[in-house]
Amino acid sequence: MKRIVSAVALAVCCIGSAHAGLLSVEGGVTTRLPGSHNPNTGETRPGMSVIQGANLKATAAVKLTYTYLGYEASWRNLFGSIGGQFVNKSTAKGTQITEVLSDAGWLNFNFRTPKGTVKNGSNNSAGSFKPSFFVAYAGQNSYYIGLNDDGGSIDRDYDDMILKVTAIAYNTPKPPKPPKPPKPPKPVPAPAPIVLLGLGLLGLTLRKKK
Ligand SMILES: [Ca+2]
Ligand SMILES: [Ca+2]
Ligand SMILES: [Ca+2]
Repeated sequence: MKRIVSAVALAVCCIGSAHAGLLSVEGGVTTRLPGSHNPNTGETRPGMSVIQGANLKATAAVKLTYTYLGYEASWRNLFGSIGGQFVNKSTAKGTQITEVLSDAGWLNFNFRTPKGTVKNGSNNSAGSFKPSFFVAYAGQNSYYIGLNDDGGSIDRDYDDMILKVTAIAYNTPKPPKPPKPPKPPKPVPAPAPIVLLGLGLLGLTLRKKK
């Protein structure tokens, strides 16, 4: 019995911590991408496990790289973050945006579609008839992000713009050390009193001899 409990505890431990790292996924509903998911990149595919309506948070200061992957959409959609933007119909696959998040917190990005804007940290659920995005594990400290723009038809194919974000630890540069103050000059040793006394006596002696 003890062994079974330990095995269960181990399984729970590893499922829970498997994707823990510099980025954490908050909220959302785990589901699989539908057959209509067909972006022009091939990196995300139907049947892939994703978390719809999730948000991404940094657990520490990070340097982020967003890489544009592709789309399948009739609408023109934009992705924006602190460091720049991607446009689904004109950005070349592989284009990157890099930026620093100097503290833990929500990743600062959003998607703009003709139907509205959806911002990370306040993602919409798949059933809200509003633009929303999924988050899916893409490797250590790396996630796919896929937009559903809720365009002409409510298809929920989540391929209207696909990108990937990867985080690496960012150490705040240390301020330069202030210059050392100059060393005070060494004091000149005063003549020893005994030497002075000796010289004084010598002077007296010489004077008497004259
Ligand atoms: Ca599609
Ligand atoms: Ca589409
Ligand atoms: Ca769609």
